[in-house]
Amino acid sequence: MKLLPLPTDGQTPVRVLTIAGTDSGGGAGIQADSRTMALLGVHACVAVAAVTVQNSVGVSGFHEIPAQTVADQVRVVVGDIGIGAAKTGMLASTAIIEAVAQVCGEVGIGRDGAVPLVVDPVAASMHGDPLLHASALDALRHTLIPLATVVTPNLDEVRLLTGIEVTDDRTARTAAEALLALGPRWAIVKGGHLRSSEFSTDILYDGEHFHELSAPRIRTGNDHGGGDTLAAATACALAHGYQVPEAIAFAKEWTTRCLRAAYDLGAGHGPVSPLWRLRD
Ligand code: PXL
Repeated sequence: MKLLPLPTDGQTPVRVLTIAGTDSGGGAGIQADSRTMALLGVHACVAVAAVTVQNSVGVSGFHEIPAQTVADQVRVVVGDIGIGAAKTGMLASTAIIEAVAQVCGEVGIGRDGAVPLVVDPVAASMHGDPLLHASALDALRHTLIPLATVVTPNLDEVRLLTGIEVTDDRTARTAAEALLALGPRWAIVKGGHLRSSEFSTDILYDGEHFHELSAPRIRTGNDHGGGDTLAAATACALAHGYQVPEAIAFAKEWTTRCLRAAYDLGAGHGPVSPLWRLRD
């Protein structure tokens, strides 16, 4: 696949900020984001929103970082280092979501600012363990998603956000319209969890055109961190100046490749892996 240009020795790389939760098992969240960013040649800045207690079997708890501290991490990074794009993942609570939305507006991250924002509306782990208080869905819908350059829910998150159960292409398009009505510039409905087809097909919508993106379905139980990897690679491509459809297409190819390289870890689900890149 065609990858992003790498920095030369001593050259400051493109920077991307992830605002998300950590995964002690190293599979998803900030660990997946930073791994993909590094292996795409991007410098990862991180604003930690929550610390999960997690292994390959599940999430047994999480600790939220104070909302002000989350926002301050964003503020100091943007003010000094400067970023080409930002990405949100697990934000846990209404207070954190509102603080992140506010600081993004303040520093020019999001659809009306100069810095593109990928909002991955993380609600639960693949094991079904909650990563977001149910009461925080409204804050996601009404404060953060309206700022998104692109919002990237999986099918469970689509149902929580819009009430629509996606079962086929028609319901995926209806769901993309409902997501777009929340105010993001683009919405994607990821078909990866629709296990019925030989292809994983995503629907991308900007209010005018539906774009369909297909990749061969990789059948593996080791897909922990797949959504994070897609959103992180999208943010990296946007930081390199890609338009949204090209950035998503790039990220989908990257994620498919990382699914092929996914490995067993512990007794549960292993992570998708960008480590194949080191062999190039
Ligand atoms: O893959 C979604 C996700 C995001 N962030 C954190 C997670 C998970 C899934 O488990 O733990 C911290």
